[in-house]
Amino acid sequence: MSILNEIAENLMKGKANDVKALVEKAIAANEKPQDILNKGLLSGMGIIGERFKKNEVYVPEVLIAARAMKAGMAILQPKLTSAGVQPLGTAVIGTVKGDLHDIGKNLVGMMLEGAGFKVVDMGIDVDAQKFVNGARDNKAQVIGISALLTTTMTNMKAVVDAVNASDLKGKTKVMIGGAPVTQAFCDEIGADGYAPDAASAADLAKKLLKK
Ligand code: B1M
Repeated sequence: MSILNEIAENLMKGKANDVKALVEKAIAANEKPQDILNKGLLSGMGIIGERFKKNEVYVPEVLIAARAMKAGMAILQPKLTSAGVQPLGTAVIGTVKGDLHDIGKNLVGMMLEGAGFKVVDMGIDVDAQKFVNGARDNKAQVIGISALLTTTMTNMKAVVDAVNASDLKGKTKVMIGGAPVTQAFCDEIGADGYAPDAASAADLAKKLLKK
């Protein structure tokens, strides 16, 4: 098995220390940083995402795989930076105003990172203006909002409206998700996209970049 496949395999098993050691070994063996990222770390995370979508693995497996990815990224990031490798795009994420749930939002962040995005996490209870400012400050192409309560999902419309009333209109896309959120609600508030789970959110963000 190639060292890049070994990285992907160990990431999927959540073996953070092994992933770290393998990334170090791959760098020492002069593998290109971009290949270590794409064919090793992101490839493993992508497979975990697909399995998560099909309910073949669950939240704990995704969390430990993401932890292994972070361990590998900590070693690889300086090499990527010096090689001039750019992230796919930037996503500003957060849980909507009034809402304190963050487990799903964190998973979305991990999947976005696993797909090659730079992720700026604004946290929980984030109001519309903070999303807009965060997206502007970080030149984000995508805003990702999570809501877990029927009483807070309605605050997502304020974010869509604030983006449309700002200089970000047409430039920064808004995607939404969370247990009570549906495609019909997305259409109703005029958001750019809805994803039912974290892996689909990463796919959607990639699609929105192209729009
Ligand atoms: Co809360 N809570 N909670 N809670 N809580 C729910 C959501 C609830 C369904 C429980 C119930 O009554 N059965 C209910 C909501 C009812 C409703 O509105 N329909 C509820 C309630 C009522 C409340 C309080 C009001 C309780 C109270 O105080 N009376 C209160 C509200 C506080 C507030 O937010 N203002 C409250 C508080 C809490 C805790 C703080 C105790 C804790 C949160 C801890 C934390 O997040 N750090 C908590 C928890 C843990 C839950 C449950 C048990 C689990 C939520 C969760 O993390 N799921 C939940 C009941 C349940 O779901 N069984 C419940 C796992 C997570 C991975 O799933 O977040 O759906 P989820 O994310 C998924 C997808 O939705 C999607 O991807 C993820 C996975 O792939 N997704 C996105 C999420 N965001 C996305 C964004 C995207 C795309 C996809 O694009 C940007």
